[in-house]
Amino acid sequence: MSTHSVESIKADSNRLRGSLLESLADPVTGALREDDQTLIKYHGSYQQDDRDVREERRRQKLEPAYQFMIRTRTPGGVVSPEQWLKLDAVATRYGNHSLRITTRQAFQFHGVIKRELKATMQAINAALIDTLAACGDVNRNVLVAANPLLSSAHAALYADAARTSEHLLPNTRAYYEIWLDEARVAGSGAEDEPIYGERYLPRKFKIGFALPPLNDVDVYANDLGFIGVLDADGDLLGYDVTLGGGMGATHGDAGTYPRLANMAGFIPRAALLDVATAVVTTQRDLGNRTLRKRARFKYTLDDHGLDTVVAEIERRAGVAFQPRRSRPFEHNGDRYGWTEGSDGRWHLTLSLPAGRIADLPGAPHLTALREIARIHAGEFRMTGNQNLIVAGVAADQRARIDAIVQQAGLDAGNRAPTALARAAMACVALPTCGLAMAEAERYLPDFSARLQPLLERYGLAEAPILLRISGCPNGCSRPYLGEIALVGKAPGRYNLMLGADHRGQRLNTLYRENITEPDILAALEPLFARYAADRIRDEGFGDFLHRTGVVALPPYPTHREIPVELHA
Ligand code: SRM
Ligand code: SF4
Repeated sequence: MSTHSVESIKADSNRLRGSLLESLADPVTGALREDDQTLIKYHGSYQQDDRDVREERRRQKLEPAYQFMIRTRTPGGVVSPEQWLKLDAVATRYGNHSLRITTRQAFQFHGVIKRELKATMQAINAALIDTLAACGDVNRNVLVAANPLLSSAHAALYADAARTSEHLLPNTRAYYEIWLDEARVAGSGAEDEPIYGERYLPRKFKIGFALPPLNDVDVYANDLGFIGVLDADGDLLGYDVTLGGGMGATHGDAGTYPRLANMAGFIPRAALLDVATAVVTTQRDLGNRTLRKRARFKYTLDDHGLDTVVAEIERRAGVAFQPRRSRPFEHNGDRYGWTEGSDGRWHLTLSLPAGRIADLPGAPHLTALREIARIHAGEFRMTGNQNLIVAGVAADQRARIDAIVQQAGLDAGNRAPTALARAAMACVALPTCGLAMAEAERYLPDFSARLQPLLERYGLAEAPILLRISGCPNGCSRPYLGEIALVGKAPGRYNLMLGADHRGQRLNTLYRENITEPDILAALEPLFARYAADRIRDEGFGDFLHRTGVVALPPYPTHREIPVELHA
């Protein structure tokens, strides 16, 4: 859809109401009216169709199998056991019997049909979780380090992220009127929208909160990042602010590219909301509203210049960025298994392939997590790597949880035969994603299995190589931060990208274009052989490929690498 039409749909939407009520009430089709398909995103849902049956239905002259994806707004991915049980019931009653943990710590429900959409939204809200602004040209779900070790700092970070998320919600009551039957307020449509204005942002906007030494949220991939800085007592003092990260690109369009964020500098904790507001409103006013492909904040920085944008943010926030203070990042992965938090409570991190939780033969994961939720007194935390933490477990509860986990094979991901398989991520792609060019989530297990013998052959089964697969260049699994990444081009064909690091601080680069699995394996095997023979101590695969000149930094115009010393 052109920028112009999206911009006018937003402006004419009567604060995101459009004709959604009429669209939902139309019994003739399973689809929404065209403009409403854009507007429903701001309510946290996408109209999709089941692409596995698209051709067959076309042959039968049936309309596509329309269905809806719904995404929660769950800042930091924290839900209580009671909420878990309710969301599980939603997935089972209205969705495709699966819960999908996303790369931004949300749940996605897939396969909801139009006539059950409202009941589904109501059931989600009954769990005290909403879906407002989970999609659309607004601030999306806020990522937060799931760091299970530093309990009090995590709690502070989480609290800040949750209030940032609330603060940046659209002000409209449309969501509550349409889905929750709230009475329409007099004069609605003229509601004040002080942060967004009537056209909202030029494009989606994403915020991440990281806590060194872990960069499990890939903070430099976010439009706006807050890197926690602790004082000598471990209390949260403030944040180093990063600006202008983003992954999305379009094949063959050099004007689009992934970009890591710039470091703006330190702010005290008290300035958080002022700075967040200033960044969002600066993007609202300076962002590109004529070319949607160039509308993300990363392009605003490149088009207007970092200094201009930073000065504008400082002016609006009434804050001057100070020299950066954060500690270095060591890793952007999760720590699997049990870890003890600083408060003596225990956290079990489960590696869940591509974040999908379902009941499969011999692997009743949905049922097992329901059983855990019934006895668990802590919380669940989704990680930004599509994994799950059963968090805040008392020492004497561990055995009960372990028993359920082992019985259902919920730890199969943790026991995967290669470190690569344990840490890999894949976006949803087919059959639900309308933009997918190739498989991702459904291909991940097969591809990991194909790599296993190669890795074992060279003694690399435990080498923590970071693999990410995306079904198209939009980059939903943050593939440009993978040491190995497959980016979909066409069915069964991928661009092979190589050379990111383990800290989320270096983008990878194109190594082979548009190749099939045999060629991918053939390209990787000699690199594994060289890596096994010539790596220096703990050298990562991506670092090795750079040191030995196999790959160089990608040819994007800006911000391809954040120097490791930046936080030192
Ligand atoms: Fe994404 C669009 C799935 C994280 C960049 N993304 C989509 C849509 C909604 C397809 C569409 O527009 O029709 C996908 C729905 C698939 C489905 O069937 O469920 C989709 N994105 C996802 C999720 C579920 C991937 C996953 O496997 O976990 C993630 C949901 C996150 C959430 O809970 O909010 C998801 N998407 C990301 C990320 C990663 C991140 O934010 O850390 C990125 C790259 C970072 C970024 O935004 O720069 C990302 N998604 C995109 C883009 C490219 C945006 C751009 O700047 O060009 C699109 C397409 C678009 O916006 O036009 C997109
Ligand atoms: Fe869909 Fe592409 Fe995102 Fe994968 S990367 S979920 S294929 S938009």
